[in-house]
Amino acid sequence: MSFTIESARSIFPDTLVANVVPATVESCNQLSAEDQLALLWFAYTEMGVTITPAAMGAANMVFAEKTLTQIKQMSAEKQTQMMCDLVNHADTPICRTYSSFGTNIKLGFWYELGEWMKLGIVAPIPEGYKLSPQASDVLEAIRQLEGGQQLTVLQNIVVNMGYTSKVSEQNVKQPVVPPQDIAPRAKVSIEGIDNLTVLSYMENMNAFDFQGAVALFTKDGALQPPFQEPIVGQENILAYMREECYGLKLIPERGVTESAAGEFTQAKVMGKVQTPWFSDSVGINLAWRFLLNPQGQIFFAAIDVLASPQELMKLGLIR
Ligand code: EQ3
Repeated sequence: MSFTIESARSIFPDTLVANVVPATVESCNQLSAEDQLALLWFAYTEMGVTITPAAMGAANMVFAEKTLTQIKQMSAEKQTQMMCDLVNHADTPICRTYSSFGTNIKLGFWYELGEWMKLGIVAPIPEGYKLSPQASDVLEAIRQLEGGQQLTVLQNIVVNMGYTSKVSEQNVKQPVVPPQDIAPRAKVSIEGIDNLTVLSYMENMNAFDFQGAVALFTKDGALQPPFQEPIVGQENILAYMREECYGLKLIPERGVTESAAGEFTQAKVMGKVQTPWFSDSVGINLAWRFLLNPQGQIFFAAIDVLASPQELMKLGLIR
């Protein structure tokens, strides 16, 4: 039997993925624009973790500067309208520009607006704003999530804002930024894993050597980020990594490898990832599921946000 990307997606089917994340994002999307903006403000200010301003370095904010300056100069009413437009996916020049930003620029854009809201440069959430009962329920649901899941919800909501045309467009953009510096390389050890491809993947990612990481994949291999469709092909994976992965710190802890059909090998690794936005104050609990071909190249790698921290402890029971 030989694998397809589709069949590879179901290796280690017992992995407990935090499906509460897309469910919470969906409930948030059902709310009115005003409620969503206020809810995000309350969730963000309550979360108790602060963004490391230095993390803005991970985002190439020059691309957003013109738009941010334009917003600064708007009346409070226009600023509020612009924020509602982003939530409503309206077809406006700012919503189109926003959609062209990568994840980190979108997060940086809102970080800047949030700072300006605190300073009164951008229209704040009206004092005493009362959330609708539905929005209060969503806020309560967010409060119940663990830190890494809260960040994932916030990230997903922010990433999906802006205008996206219904007509299918090239979904992976070519990198607009030159590759950034490679970080010093450190040896990784993972309890239960001696597979060199898996270890090199972690080492290359932590060194921001995305070319090295991608070279471990087969030409038609795929990378599946949390709650997304697989990104197929080395070139597309490289473009994605250059845009999204700079500054990430992968902390794999333990794992297993076993043989799979057709002389393939499957490996599952549990651990955490830290995002440059919050440095070491929050770790997101993850599983990496790898499927390697008989030559030891990565045919498929999925990254899943885990349902509970207890999942990380399931040594020996990982399936
Ligand atoms: C201003 C305010 C507060 C109110 C306003 O009304 C509305 C909004 C939107 C507001 C602003 C909100 C802000 C500033 C939100 C900021 C949120 C941030 C910075 C969230 C960051 C989240 C980062 C996450 C969840 C990173 C996760 C990374 C993962 C899972 C990486 C996985 C990967 C690994 C491990 C690999 O091996 C391969 C690559 C891949 C990326 C998949």
